[in-house]
Amino acid sequence: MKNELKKLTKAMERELDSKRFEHTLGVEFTAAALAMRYGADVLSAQTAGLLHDCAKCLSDEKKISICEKNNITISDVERANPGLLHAKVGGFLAMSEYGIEDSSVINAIINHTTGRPGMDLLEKIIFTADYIEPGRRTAPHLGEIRYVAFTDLDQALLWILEDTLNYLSDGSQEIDPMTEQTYRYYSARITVDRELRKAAEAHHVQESRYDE
Ligand code: DGI
Ligand code: FE
Ligand code: FE
Repeated sequence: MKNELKKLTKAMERELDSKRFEHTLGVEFTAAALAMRYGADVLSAQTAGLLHDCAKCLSDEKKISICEKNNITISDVERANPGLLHAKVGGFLAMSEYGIEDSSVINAIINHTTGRPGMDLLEKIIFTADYIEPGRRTAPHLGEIRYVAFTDLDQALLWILEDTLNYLSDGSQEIDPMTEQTYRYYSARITVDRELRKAAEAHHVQESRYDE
C-alpha cells in the first residue's frame, strides 16, 4: 500500500505545477495528522489528500470536456466558474486514472471545495486540511483555525465556511449554492464556541511563511 502512495505521489508531481504539488504534499501530511487525531483511516486520508487537487492544473476546456464526455453534470455556476469543477473532475480521475475504489476517498475529493451538508469524517478532514496545510499563507484566522482544527473539527469547519463566504461576499466571484447550503447546514447544527475561539486567538499560532 505504501508503494501505492509513492506511485500516486510521482503521478501528482508530473500532473501538477510545483506550487500545487507542494500544497498537495501539505494537505496529505495535514490530513494524516487529523486522521490520527480523530480516528479516521490514515491511509485513506493520505490518499485523498494526495489526489484532492489532481484536476487543478487542467485547462477549463479540458475540465468541461471531461465532464461532458462522462455525463458529469455541470451547473450554471460551475459553467461560469469552471475552476470549481476541479473537485468533481478530480473525483472522477481518482477513479478512472488513479485506480481509487474507496468511495469515501472519492467523495472527499469531490466535496473538498464547497463541502456539503452531512459530510463524513474523511470529507471534513480533507476540507479542513486543504485550508490549514502548512504552505497556505493568506487565509483569514489561519493560526486560530489551525489550533481549533486539532481541538474540535466541527468548530474548525464552521469557522472555515464562515470565512470562505465572507471572502467570496466581496462579489468578485460567484458563490456556489452548495457552499451556502453547507454553511447553513452546519451553522444550524453547531453553535460557535466563543471560549474556544478566544483560546485559539490567545494561542497565537504563527502563520507559516515561505518564499514564493
Ligand atoms: O484548490 P485549492 O485552491 O487548494 O482549494 P479549494 O479547492 O478549496 O478552492 C479554493 C477556492 O475555491 C477559494 O479561492 C475559494 C473558492 N471557492 C469555495 N467556494 C466557492 C469558491 N469559489 C466560488 N466561485 N464559489 C464558491 O462557492
Ligand atoms: Fe481544490
Ligand atoms: Fe487544495
